Amino acid sequence: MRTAPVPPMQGRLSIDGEWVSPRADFSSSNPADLAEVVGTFPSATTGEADQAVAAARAAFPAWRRTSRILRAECFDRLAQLIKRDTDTLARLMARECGKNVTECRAEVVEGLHMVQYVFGSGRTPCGEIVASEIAEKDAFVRRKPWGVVAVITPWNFPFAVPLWMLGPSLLEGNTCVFKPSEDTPAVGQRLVELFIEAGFPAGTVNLVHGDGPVGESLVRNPSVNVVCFTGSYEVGRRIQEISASLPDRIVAAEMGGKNAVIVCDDARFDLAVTAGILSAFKTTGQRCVSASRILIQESLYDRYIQRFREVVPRLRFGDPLDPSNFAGPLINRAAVEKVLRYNALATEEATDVIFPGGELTSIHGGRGCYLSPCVYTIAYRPDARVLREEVFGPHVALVPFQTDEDAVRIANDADYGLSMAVITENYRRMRFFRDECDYGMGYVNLPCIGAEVHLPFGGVKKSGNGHPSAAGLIEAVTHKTAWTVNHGTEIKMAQGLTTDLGGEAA
Ligand code: UN1
Repeated sequence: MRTAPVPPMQGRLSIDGEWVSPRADFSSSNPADLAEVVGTFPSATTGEADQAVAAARAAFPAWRRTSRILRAECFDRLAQLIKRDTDTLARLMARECGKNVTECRAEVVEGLHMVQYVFGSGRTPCGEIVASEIAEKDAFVRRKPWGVVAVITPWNFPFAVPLWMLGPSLLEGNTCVFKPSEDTPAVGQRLVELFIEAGFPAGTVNLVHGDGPVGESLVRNPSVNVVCFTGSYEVGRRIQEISASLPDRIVAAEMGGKNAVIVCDDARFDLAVTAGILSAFKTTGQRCVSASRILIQESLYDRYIQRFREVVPRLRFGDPLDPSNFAGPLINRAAVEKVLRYNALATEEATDVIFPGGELTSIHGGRGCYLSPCVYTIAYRPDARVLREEVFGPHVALVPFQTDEDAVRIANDADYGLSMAVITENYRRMRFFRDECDYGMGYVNLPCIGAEVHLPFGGVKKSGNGHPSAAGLIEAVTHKTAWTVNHGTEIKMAQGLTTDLGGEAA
């Protein structure tokens, strides 16, 4: 519950282990009550962003030469600090991004899991031994870090998503410049404070604050080898375009979704309803993996709609610090306006609007960004924008389908392909959807949210560019090298290539 007001955090950049530039160029506010300032922050200049990259570059050789196991052990210390601070981190996150404190706690635990995974990975094999045609040759596949990784992250998972990127990058020997979302800089800064307290050497984790132009300064810096980004398609696309002119730039981008839950007529009904509600409305629909389409087989359709009519009004949207609430506000006014525009579009495109969705002005004197859910039924048609465009809020379409082939066609008729869920008791149907749908994370008899860190997290089409994060990020932040050693006293070549130099043998 709410307690005494917390003084605003004084934001700083962290460059080469020093806290600098305590300017108040912008502030972050509590989306539950916009009058509450969570902190004030400097917006990094291009020069400061370049300094942060230079610090990371300078720290790279020593960090790369540090034993992988010693690098991993820094994460053990970080894990202890995250455990120590779980509750304060969760409360700060609830105040800054408006997610319910129970969800924030789960996110801190998700970040902790990434840290523990990275720590454990330090002692696991990190390459391969492969055979050679030549008996005297040993051949290895070894990974090398790229160098400097820019980590540009969203507000909706301000703790776990940065750790999905910072963790594998640092373990593999890269150094980082981290730019948290301008909506959640306080959580980002707190995370960097913990890295420093855990003993990560100066320059290995640098922090810059600010919005798009600051991110662009990092992306334009040729000394950045890898950009890890989660956010909108438009920004991810721009990062890829800028990066295309650099010779060996890697971009790992995760860029939103138009996710679907598919409810088959053999589904366990209550499970299907819970999966639909959690997918659509947990985190107020503001996960990239949130579902804005629930496809329901015709014979269950009316019953499913009826249950939504009963359950949705009971979902309590309110104070993020009250753990009994189901979910909190949207992140900011711009998000409210965007979702309201899609709600209005739904009233034009839908068959029947069940709940129109609207501002909840009775909470916190109307100073927050609260919206009630928008739920509507709509028959699939390819030109309905509400079935194609990402909304990122409590807004869901209930769409009937007849055959499994129809469901796949509808589910795949979106530009995105991030997550999906199928609710069925039939393993053949499950397999059909597994193989035919476009997605990066697929679930059976579960919501389409709730990934765990030891799996890759990414998508296809506009959702991702084939470099998943979390456990999958190792592929983006390292390059594989082939390392071949001859143990013989003379050279023997593969493919039958002769070593005869002509004339007298050397
Ligand atoms: C996001 O969707 O923005 O899979 C991240 C989940 C969480 C992470 C979501 N583990 O729901």
